[in-house]
Amino acid sequence: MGRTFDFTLTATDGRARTGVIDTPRGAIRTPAFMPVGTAATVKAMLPESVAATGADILLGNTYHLMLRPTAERIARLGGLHGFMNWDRPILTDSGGFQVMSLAELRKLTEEGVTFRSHIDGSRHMLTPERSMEIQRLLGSDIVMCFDECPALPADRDRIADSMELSMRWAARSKAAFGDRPGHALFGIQQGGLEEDLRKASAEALVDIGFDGYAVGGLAVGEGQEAMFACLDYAPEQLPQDKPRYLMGVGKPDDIVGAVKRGIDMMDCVLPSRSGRTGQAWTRRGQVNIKNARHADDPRPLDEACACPACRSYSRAYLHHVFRAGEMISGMLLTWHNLHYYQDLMGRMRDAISSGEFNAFEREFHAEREAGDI
Ligand code: PRF
Ligand code: ZN
Repeated sequence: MGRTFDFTLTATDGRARTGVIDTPRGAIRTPAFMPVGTAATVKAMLPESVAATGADILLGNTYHLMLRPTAERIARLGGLHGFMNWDRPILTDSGGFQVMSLAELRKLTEEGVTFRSHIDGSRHMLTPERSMEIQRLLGSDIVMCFDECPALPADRDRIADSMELSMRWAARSKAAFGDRPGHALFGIQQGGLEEDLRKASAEALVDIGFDGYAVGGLAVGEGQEAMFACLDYAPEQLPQDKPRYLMGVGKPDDIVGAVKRGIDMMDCVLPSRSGRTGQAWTRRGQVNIKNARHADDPRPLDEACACPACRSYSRAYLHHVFRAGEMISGMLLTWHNLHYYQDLMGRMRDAISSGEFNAFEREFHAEREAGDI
């Protein structure tokens, strides 16, 4: 196993980029979509099936795993990769964002955040140092800085204070992470929708020095137009020669717009979560398999899709098993959605390599506008 972690850009087209992140656990082709494996599983999928959809890397969560089964237990059992039977790279989020959205009785101080577990009410504290320790115990390949992400809209003073706190936490995260060859630490840019605060955040992070840089604090209620307006400048404020990761995004059109603006990595629960609620994503947009119009339809979800759900099952069957609450429903739709997302990433990588991203984007929107047949 090699010990290096590095990023090579192989082509650009406008601001869109394609390349590869080399890690000791294998290569990550970019732009990359990371399926979410919050609780040491991508829900409803075997790890080998996730790999078969084309995923090079998964996302795991500090917050959930520290509460159950605990990072110490996973470390005793040999680390997250062996525990969940996924030997490719894993990126872990640092916990602060999930504490703010899930935990109870949160208290934020300079030191970190104390909270009660949403599972059993037990008391915990997360600090930059503890988050780095947990992500080390898990054996994460790409570790995220501990940050704070304010909900939008928020006033400028609140966003500035929060960004500055996140930058002090980024320095503490880097010191606590130490020197770990083959493992990467990513900084997280904050600053809301304020261009100058985003710039100050980028400069603070570059001064500290990271292996990659995330754009945090977006997709928190501002809407696509405002997010794209921010992505018109935010990625360019970050180093050209390091991966740029947009956290928690998004719908297929969000992803295409983010890649167009210079983003290399993304994660989102959408393909897996919506698979379990009967929503499918196809080239022709969103399909709701619960809808009665599918009940007698012998055709596959998507004629053009090579996934097991589309190769071997009809819309009528998918509709039936969803209505009947059968487990195979979530399994098949999640597989299809993850396959669709990975196929989309592959088409974007190819389009960037051949300098045809604009044509790709036009076709992407035209197919969606044609609608489901
Ligand atoms: N910070 C962290 N995780 C995140 C975010 C963030 O800002 C977001 C925002 N979309 C999603 N996940 N640490
Ligand atoms: Zn399919």
